[in-house]
Amino acid sequence: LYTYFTGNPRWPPFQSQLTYAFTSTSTVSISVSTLREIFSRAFARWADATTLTFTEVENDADITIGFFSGDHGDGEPFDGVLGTLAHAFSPTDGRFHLDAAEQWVADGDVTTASSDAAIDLESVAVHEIGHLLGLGHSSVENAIMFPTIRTKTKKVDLAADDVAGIQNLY
Ligand code: TQI
Ligand code: ZN
Repeated sequence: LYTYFTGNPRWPPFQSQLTYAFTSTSTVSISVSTLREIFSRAFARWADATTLTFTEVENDADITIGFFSGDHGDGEPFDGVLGTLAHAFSPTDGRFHLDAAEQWVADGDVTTASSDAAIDLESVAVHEIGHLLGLGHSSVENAIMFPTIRTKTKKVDLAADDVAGIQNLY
């Protein structure tokens, strides 16, 4: 079953048209155009299940997405390859940070990646957007919000549990 953060924080009803921006992408070897496509697809999965909309903007975004290495000033330093891959804050903070040290797979088939530590970027994005919107972890193994993901695996489709969780919140 799905969970929420303590106090069930969510984006308020008058703020259903959410915006996002990329703030720190130079530390990763993925082009901004590829990042745009991946995050657009990841947000669309949640938009399809709700009345929320997500639009990329340049400034004053509700959600900010950036890649960082090690200590990046929020008290939750990244740890290099594997371990923590990314973290996102609960509503309405909007910060979404990804560990620049991961072997992110943004193009092509992650299941055939040469590195055993390859991580599918879109899969992690879909999970972290769930947190940004107010979902905690789920006990349902096929849910996007289940708290583990395998390397070299693509998991991007919302499960019935994710849909029930987000629809009960919004
Ligand atoms: N990052 C953790 C996560 O997103 C950070 C975290 C731990 C967290 N507890 C939390 C975030 C509670 C919000 C609320 O779960 S992670 C996965 C998963 C991570 C893990 O790097 O370990 C994914 C990032 F669920 F698959 F294990 C993405 Cl998909
Ligand atoms: Zn999580």
